[in-house]
Amino acid sequence: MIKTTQMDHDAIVIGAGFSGLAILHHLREIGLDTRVVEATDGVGGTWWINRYPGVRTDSEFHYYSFSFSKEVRDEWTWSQRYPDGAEVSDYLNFIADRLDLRRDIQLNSRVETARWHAEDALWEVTFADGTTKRARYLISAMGALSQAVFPTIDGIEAFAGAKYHTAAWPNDGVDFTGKRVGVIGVGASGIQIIPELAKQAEELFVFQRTPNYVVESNNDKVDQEWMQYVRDHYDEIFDRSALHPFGVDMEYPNASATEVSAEERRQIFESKWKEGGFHFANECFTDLASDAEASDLASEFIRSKIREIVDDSDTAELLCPKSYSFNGKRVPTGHGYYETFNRQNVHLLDAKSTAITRITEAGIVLGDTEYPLDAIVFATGFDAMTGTLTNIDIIGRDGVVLRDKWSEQGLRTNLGLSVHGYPNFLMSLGPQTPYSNLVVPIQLGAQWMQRFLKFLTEQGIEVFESSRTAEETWNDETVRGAEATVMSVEGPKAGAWFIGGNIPGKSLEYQVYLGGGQVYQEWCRQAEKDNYASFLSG
Ligand code: N01
Repeated sequence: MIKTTQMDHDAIVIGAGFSGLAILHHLREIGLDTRVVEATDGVGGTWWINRYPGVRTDSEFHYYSFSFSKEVRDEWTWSQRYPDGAEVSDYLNFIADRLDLRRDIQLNSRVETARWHAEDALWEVTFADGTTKRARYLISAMGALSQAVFPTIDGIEAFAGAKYHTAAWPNDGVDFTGKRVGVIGVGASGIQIIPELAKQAEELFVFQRTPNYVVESNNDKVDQEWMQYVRDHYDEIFDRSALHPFGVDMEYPNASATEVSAEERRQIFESKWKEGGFHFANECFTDLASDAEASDLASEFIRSKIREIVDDSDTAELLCPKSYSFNGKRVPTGHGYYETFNRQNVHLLDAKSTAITRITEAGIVLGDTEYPLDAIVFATGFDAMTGTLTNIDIIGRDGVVLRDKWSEQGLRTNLGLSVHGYPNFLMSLGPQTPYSNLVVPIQLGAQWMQRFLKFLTEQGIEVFESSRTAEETWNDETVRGAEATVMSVEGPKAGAWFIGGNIPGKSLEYQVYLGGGQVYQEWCRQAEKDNYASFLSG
């Protein structure tokens, strides 16, 4: 028994998405009284709040699923190779029901402050309504990309029409029929919403600053036979995904893009382009993420596809990324994205050479030209990885708020799981965890936490804290992992979120671990073999 009379629970987990559900299930299995507190009014995290038209996974269903529950595996049926957001949200709600998780999930509970009380060895969490809860462990399951950001554009408040952010979409949807709509942002969210808005809006104006290398997905229906095959092989699929650098169940290429003939290269690019999605990024060649020349070759191939698909040559040129190369920022997957620009009602505007100068009551002003609009959709992304953690006051052992520690000392974590100065605090998908299909590090992270907290209970250890040395070691490895990729050079050019480049004023540090998911898991296993020494030496 861990809980003392001063505590409401053994563990408080913030967030009821993929991470929160997995952690609740796994901590219950070891008998910890765990309470999930969720800011919104529903279960599903990312998939509950990002309900914009077109939202869907860019990972295929079979490796975008938990493998740990036989009941869920046997009873849940996926219908699409790339499930849409509603289907993923249904899946997570099915998990919450089937594993009887809801009785320990508290909705509409936004955490404002979490304070470590050393004398009682507990965390006290204060909610927006002023109520508090106390627990021995505090676990962040707030997601890697949950803190939505609006750009700082003069006059944004003056706009008289409707404003939406893709990550705060109205529950009942929005009808854009007959409207003049502007979209700011062409990252993964913009790329998904633009084709859907184009089908509804009378006129769609896309304000593009940095174009992306979009790989088409080629979605399919999942038939019964496919679903049964996946059901019968969930463990193998998960294990193969866990061994893959990007957490996907895909083939490994065996040649460098620079070693094969031009004709062979074109054939391989073509065949993987047809297969769609991340198959292009992962299966063509060994070095599209690690070698500048290989990345340039993939860039040129995608530019050739854009020129092939898009009828108007000026529009095609504007859609072609030229200021950074493929894999320089997170590759988005598309569903008819480039074709959308062949529609007469879609207008691509260059917000790079002529910046958006302001927003007025009537619309968006690009340079000196005002585009009158009925609605503006902000697909402007997130303060990734750290944003949710720095948005609340997490006050550690010395009274230091986590955001101040990171801004003064630099972004430091022990394996993205724990932070020196913040005892008994764990993070799922914390900063410096792998950049991959996130279901893999979420499930493996929840299972690692289960074993770690069981170990502490069995050893009678009340308080754990990572050492500063462990943080420096992991930071060195994070930098090493990133510097072995093209992202280290191309990411800053592209303003990529994984180096914090999308947030004005955010210091440029690697927000994610780019050394490969399987390498990261090896580090976690090693920490375990060492009896968690680096987590107990703070
Ligand atoms: O955000 P982003 P996102 N004027 O930061 C533009 C995941 N995700 O929400 O590049 C004009 O990528 C900005 O322009 P620029 C996925 O990991 C997954 O799209 O800074 N433009 C950029 O185009 C993804 O990587 C799925 O020049 C401005 C856009 O806004 C991550 O979330 C779906 C601007 C922001 O793009 C983030 O994607 C969706 C300004 N003042 C998201 N300010 C799946 O498929 C910003 N922009 C599972």
